[in-house]
Amino acid sequence: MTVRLTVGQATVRFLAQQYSERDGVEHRLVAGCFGIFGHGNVAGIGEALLEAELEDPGALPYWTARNEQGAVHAASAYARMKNRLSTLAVTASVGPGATNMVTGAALATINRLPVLLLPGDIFATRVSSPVLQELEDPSTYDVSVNDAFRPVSRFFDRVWRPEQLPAALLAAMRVLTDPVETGAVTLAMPQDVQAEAYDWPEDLFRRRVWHVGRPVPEPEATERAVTAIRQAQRPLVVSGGGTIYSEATDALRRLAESTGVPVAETQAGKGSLAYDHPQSLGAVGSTGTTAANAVAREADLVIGIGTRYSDFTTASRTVFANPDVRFVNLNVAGQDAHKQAGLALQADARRGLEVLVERLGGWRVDDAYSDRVKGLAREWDATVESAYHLGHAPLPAQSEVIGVVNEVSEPRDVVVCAAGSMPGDLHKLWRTRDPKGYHVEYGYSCMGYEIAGGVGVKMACPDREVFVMVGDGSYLMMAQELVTAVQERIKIVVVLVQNHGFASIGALSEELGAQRFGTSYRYRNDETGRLDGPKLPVDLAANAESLGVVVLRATTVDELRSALRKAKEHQGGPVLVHVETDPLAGAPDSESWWDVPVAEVSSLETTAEARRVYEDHKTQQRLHL
Ligand SMILES: Cc1ncc(C[n+]2csc(CCOP(=O)(O)OP(=O)(O)O)c2C)c(N)n1
Ligand SMILES: [Mg+2]
Repeated sequence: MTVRLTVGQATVRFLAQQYSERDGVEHRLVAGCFGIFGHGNVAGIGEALLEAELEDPGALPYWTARNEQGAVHAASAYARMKNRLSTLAVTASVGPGATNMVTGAALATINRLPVLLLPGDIFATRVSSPVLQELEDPSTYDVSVNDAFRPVSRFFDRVWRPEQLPAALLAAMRVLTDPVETGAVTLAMPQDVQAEAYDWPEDLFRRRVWHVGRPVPEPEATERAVTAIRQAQRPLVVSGGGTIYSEATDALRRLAESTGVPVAETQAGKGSLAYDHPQSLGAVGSTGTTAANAVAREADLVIGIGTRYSDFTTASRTVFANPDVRFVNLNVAGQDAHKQAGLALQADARRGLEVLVERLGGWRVDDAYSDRVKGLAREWDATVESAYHLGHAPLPAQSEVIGVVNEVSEPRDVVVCAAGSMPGDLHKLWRTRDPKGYHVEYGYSCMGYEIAGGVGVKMACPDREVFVMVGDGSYLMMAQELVTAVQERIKIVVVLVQNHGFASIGALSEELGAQRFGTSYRYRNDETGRLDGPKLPVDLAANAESLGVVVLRATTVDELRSALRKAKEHQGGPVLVHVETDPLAGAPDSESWWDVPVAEVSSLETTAEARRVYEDHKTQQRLHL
């Protein structure tokens, strides 16, 4: 039996029938589709989505985005909240609509998040060529701008003929649901092929369940890991995003409690252990807590769980400073399990942790170590408490803003951020009480993710309040999904932190001797010819208001608290709370480093001095081999 449909219609019908399953629970694998139409998809995928909406509402709901990049961010955020068991598709036109998604694809792939991208592509028949927005490579006719997706996608295919579609769709679903391979999956769809009809076998459209695996560790590898752990005097767990995606946080807590091993967290892993657990050391690395970094410096064994050991986590390979340090890495991906020349325990985080707890029996760290850990954790908590209540004047410090948002939010609420000075401050200071309560995109740290990501988070978890922390720079990069939130009545609370430029890169620049060059938003000064004139008359609160957003302005910490309480009560769409902060009031120090190379020769004394400090730090860097 066959059914005659266009490629676009077949794609939509297929996607509506895909499910994922883990631990006996099924989820819609592709729960809907974001997009923006142009000539490259309006009559193909677009027509198919319209038919679906009219004939089978709910089969594949469609939402209009304002920027294709924002749509992909929303899909990534959605997938992250769903622990990668469910995601969204994004359809785009040919050309710029398609390439707007490339940044989103890179973000998804780097963060190991499944998203399905369906960019339109140039005519397969090549009759209407060069079509509007076609690249026209003079050396070949089978390249289009969509080839830019190849390095940032975990699976890429171009469906030149209808016959290719079934294999492309099946491979796409396999990659989306594979915890090792997952990332952006791109199926480029030539605009003529999208509209072409074909007789499809009915079987293509049967309900399909993709089982998301929990690979078990190899017994020999478990024994090696257990032996290494039993020999350790000062072990430390570094928990990454994999712990959370695997829903292994209870198993991690059992390991911590049964062995006394303390837990530090990466950005993606923050929330692995509640902030007030006595063995919780919080953030580790360049944006870490003094507690986690002190323990990391002395650790003789690092047990990495679901972490890819980013440069920030290792403080550019300086934080694990014990000359005898060894690594045991529990990770579903071989690439990560083998990092830092570690003993690889390649498995699902939850399965692996359960086996470790069982095999470690009654083994525990000694009391002196565990007392030291608890003392350091308490000290850090006191540091956070004072950073929350600085009383900085005349403008509040960012750490106070973070404190108020934390205080006003409920334990299950979600804080969202991505770039600027806030991710580092949040990593250190946010008191996480729920594994899904902390959503900072720091694999790509992409300015513009915040608001679009917040929309995706709220769509995935409508029962949680979502607090989007966004700097003025990120807001100006991409705020337009606020309109999508207005349109779909998606309630997010956006906390816009106005500090007239790049506080983060400004501080970094100063530290590196580059004198905050080009990092604040100022008028060009007629006298100096430089960007050091007065602040710009930019009113981002008015900007948000003009988009249909409810806006509250706060100038003090107390006003911020009452504005946030009001924002929580509001229903039916986004609220933005505007607050100005002092860009020069930093967060407590991490006592760690980040490798950003400084000019080796310079006529500037500030740079030359920074270079001397840099070279000193470079000597502390070490490869674990
Ligand atoms: C798309 C993108 N471009 C550039 C950067 C580099 N960058 C990181 S933070 C930052 C400034 C962010 O400014 P803002 O949002 O105002 O936050 P603040 O630094 O003031 O806290 C820049 C330019 C980036 N992360 N993403
Ligand atoms: Mg700023």
